[in-house]
Amino acid sequence: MRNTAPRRSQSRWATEKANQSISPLRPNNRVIGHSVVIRHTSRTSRPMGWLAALGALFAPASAWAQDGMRVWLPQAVTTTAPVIDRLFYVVLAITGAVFIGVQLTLVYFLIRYRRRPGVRAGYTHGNNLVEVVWTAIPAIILVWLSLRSQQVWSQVRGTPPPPDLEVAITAQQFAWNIHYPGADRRFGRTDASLIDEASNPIGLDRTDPTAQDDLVSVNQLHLPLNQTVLIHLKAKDVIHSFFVPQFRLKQDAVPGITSRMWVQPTTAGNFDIACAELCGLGHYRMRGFLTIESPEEFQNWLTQSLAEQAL
Ligand SMILES: [Cu+2]
Repeated sequence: MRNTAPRRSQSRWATEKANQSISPLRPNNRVIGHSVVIRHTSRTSRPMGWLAALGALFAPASAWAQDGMRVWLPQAVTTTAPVIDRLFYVVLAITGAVFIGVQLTLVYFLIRYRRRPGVRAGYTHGNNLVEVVWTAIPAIILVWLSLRSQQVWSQVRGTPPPPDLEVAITAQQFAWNIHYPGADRRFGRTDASLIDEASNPIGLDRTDPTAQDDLVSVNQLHLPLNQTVLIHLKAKDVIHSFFVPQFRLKQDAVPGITSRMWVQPTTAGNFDIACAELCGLGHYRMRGFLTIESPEEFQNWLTQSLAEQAL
C-alpha cells in the first residue's frame, strides 16, 4: 500500500506557509488546498473592475466605429488601391469556390460511401485522365494569376508617372521625419554630421540655398488630393516599414537604401501611418498622421508650417 502521509504533511506545510505570507497583508485572504482565495476588501474595486472590463470591450468597437464601421477591407484612397483590391477579390473568388466545392464533395462522399452492412468497399488504382485534368486546371489558373499579378505589380510599383510633388520620408526610432523640398522642388543637402535629434533630425544643411524653402515635419504627412506624389523612403537606424492600409502599400525602409513609391490620393481624410516592422521597444508608438486635403489646403498648410519653422 502506498503511504501518502509525507505528501499530506507537505501540503499542509505549504498551506500554512502560504497563509502566513498572505494573511498579514490581506486579512480576508484564505488558502484552500493549494489555491488562494483573494477577497476584495475595497468597495470601489468592483465598479472599477466593471468599468475596466467595459472599456476593454468597447475599445475595439470604437476603433471599428472610427473606421466607418467597416467589416471588410479598409477604405481605398489611391488610384492603385482598387486595382490591388480587384486582384484580391479574383483570388478570393477562385480559392473560395474551390474551398466550397471541395468541402461539399467531401460531405457528399462521406454520406454516399459510408459504411453499410453487407456492402464491401470498392478499390481503385487511380484514373490518368482525372489526374491530368485536376493538375492542369490549377496550373492554368496559377499561370493566369501570376500574369495578372505581374500587370498589377508593374502598374503599382513600376515606373511612376511624372510627379507633381516629391517627399522624402526618413524613418527612425520611433518617428517619421517628413522632408518637403519647397517651392524650388529640390531637396536641400543633408549631412549625417549635422543631425541634432531635437532641432535637425535629418541633418539638413540650412546653408545650402536649395534648403532655404525646405520643410521638415515630424509624424505629419500632408498630401494634396489627385496629385501624383513620389515618396523617397529612407531609414536612419534600423529597418522600419512604412504602412498605410488605405494605400494598400507597405514598403520597408532600409538604412543605406532609398526606396521609391508613388501614390495619387483620391479621397480626402485623416489616416494613420504605421510602422510595420518591429524596430525596437518604442515600435508600438511609431505612429504618423496622414492628412489628404485639397491642393489649396495643402499649400496653406505648407506655407503656415514654413512660417512656424522659421520662428
Ligand atoms: Cu519602426
